[in-house]
Amino acid sequence: MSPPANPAPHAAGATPRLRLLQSELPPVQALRAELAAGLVAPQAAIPPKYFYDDLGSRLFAAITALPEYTPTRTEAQIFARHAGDIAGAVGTATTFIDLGAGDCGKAARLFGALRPRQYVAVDISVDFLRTALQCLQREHPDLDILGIGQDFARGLALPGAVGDRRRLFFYPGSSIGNFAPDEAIVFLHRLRACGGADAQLLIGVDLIKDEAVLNAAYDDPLGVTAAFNRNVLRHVNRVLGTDFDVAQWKHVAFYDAAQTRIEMHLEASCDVTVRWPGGVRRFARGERIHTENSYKYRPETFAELLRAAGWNPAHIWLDERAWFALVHCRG
Ligand code: AVJ
Repeated sequence: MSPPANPAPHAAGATPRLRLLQSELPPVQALRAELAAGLVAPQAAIPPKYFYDDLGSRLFAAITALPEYTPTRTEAQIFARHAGDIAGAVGTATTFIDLGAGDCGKAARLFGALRPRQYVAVDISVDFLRTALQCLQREHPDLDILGIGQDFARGLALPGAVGDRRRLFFYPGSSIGNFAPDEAIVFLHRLRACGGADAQLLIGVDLIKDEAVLNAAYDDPLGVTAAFNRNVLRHVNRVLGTDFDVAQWKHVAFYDAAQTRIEMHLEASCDVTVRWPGGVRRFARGERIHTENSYKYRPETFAELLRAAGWNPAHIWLDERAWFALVHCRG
């Protein structure tokens, strides 16, 4: 049988409305300078955004499926239990701006209740985002979907194609925890400024809880979080041209109660010399590279932080163990 000469008109473009813009991605020179500066610092550090290459995004998705990793599951319970209240507070026909959309699953589960006018998915991992949005557009053929490949940590730049009415910023998953509290205020304040008069924010935050629960969430027995942490070195090898040998680095994660944060590090298991074009760093056995902070909050402290950033927390939903909070704010 020969293929049809004229395929059905809709067959070729299964995702006709989908637009993906790659704006404001920093030039590779800037990324290299940032990475090199972090590696030569007395306390070496790699920014957590480098976790999210294609494999890293998949490993993070696997983390969220671990029984020990409580934030995603607990937040999902809150969404499921309070869906009606959330929809009542937020309303429909919003310009739904998903910050760090990942696989877009969390947002998609709200579409039925929230009926957004436009869905804008922003993520640093462009290839991962493209695949997710192609899938999503097939499931929601009539939804206006816009993808934006952007590192929004230092400020969000929304192109003209983004609707300016009823902007709802969706920042779930406790991603805000990667910022120190003072940086979080700066970030949320900038977000407020790009929202307009009728802006809203729906934000999830992981709460302070039993230390054993927190530690297990970031050092799981399967070693998925360890793989996620160590994979950052492969990403850095590709971007900066370093010669990290992943096998020489151990995953370290612990809760620091004084700073109310999880810290993740990579620890050299032997003396290591790392070289890259234009640089070198020697690490003694036991020396660490700081890869992530994940701040935890008390609900009242987080509400104060939101107010300091110019937002009015109007509703807060908790799970029954008070492990996670979802906060709805108006501008
Ligand atoms: C995506 C920043 C919310 O801090 O819990 C998960 C990243 N790191 N396991 C978090 C992460 C290790 C995650 N955030």
